[in-house]
Amino acid sequence: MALSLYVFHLFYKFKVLVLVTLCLMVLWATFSYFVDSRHEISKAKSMVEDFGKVTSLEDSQKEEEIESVAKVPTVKSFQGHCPALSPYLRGASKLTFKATLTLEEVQKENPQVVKGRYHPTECSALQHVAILIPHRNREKHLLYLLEHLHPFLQRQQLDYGIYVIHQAGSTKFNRAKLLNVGYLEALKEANWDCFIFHDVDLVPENDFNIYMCDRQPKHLVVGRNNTGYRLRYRGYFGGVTALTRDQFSKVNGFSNKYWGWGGEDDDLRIRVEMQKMRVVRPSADVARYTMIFHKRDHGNEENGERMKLLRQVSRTWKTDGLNSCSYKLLSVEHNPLYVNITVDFSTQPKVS
Ligand code: UDH
Ligand code: MN
Repeated sequence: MALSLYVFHLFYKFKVLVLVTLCLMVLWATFSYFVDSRHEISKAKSMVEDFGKVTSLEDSQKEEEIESVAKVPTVKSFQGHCPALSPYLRGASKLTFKATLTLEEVQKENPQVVKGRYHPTECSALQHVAILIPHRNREKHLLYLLEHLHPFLQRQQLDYGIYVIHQAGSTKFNRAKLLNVGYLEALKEANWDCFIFHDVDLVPENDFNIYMCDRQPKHLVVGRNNTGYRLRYRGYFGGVTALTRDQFSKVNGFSNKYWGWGGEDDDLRIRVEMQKMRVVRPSADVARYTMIFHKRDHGNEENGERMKLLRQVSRTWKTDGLNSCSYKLLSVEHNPLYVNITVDFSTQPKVS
């Protein structure tokens, strides 16, 4: 009798153990389901953060849309955006410059470019990029740059516009002021996210050198053929740079006071560093350029004042820049391959 009672008790205990184990298993399964879906949501959220590079209001609205959909673990909402890396990139290419090339030929090659602008039709571009080119008396260089840049930017699936800012007359050349004008005028016609400040004679050799802006101001010319593809000096920030609309406005743009060659790019770097931003560069194997050979231009002699100006940046940047850039706008022409903005600085004081 005592034995059978003992066996019954043991059996009862076993049943309870099985029941408890089953309950625990059900609880665990429910718990891990929720943890998994939370993980999915956080994964989707981090993908959304990748789009954070795009800084326009329009795009932050897009982000909000994505974010609200991201609560349900689905990737459907990302359809439509171009991929982070375009499938059309080719890598390094050997550049050639045909002596007899004409603007008509380049136009024929780029029927999709209208009034200097292009956007991909297969997806919506990650950034809206304005390319600003300071210019005077370098028509042949401009032709070669347009020939190479249009297909290059299209392969990068960018929504872009090319602006050439032409300094009229024979006053000393002022590269920095022309670029300020380009920024101000380009924003009058579109809500650009990103600005590429681009010398007319530098042609990119590798389309993995992406013409988009980063979280920090970006310097795109690590090497060029005429410097043995080495950075000219530590801190060099000239030739081709990429700043978002906000990064450029935060530093009050370029100084307007650099007449003639040199210094304005170092001045911009100082402004950037003063705002606790840091210059970033793509890797040396892709940030390569060919500079079309040229001699020093008349009207762009070395600026003897540049060292003095560079010592004053911390005192002058707030009042010398975008907010003090006055100019006489002579014309804005919408050519097929670029917008041509012509300005006159001749009434400007040379040193102020
Ligand atoms: N630029 C013009 N027209 C000019 C002067 C300058 O369009 O008359 C523009 C153009 O976009 C050019 C940029 O300003 O790419 C910078 O000027 P730069 O090309 O003259 O400067 P870089 O540092 O040359 O390339 C300096 C003089 C080279 C002397 C060579 C002697 N070995
Ligand atoms: Mn040059």
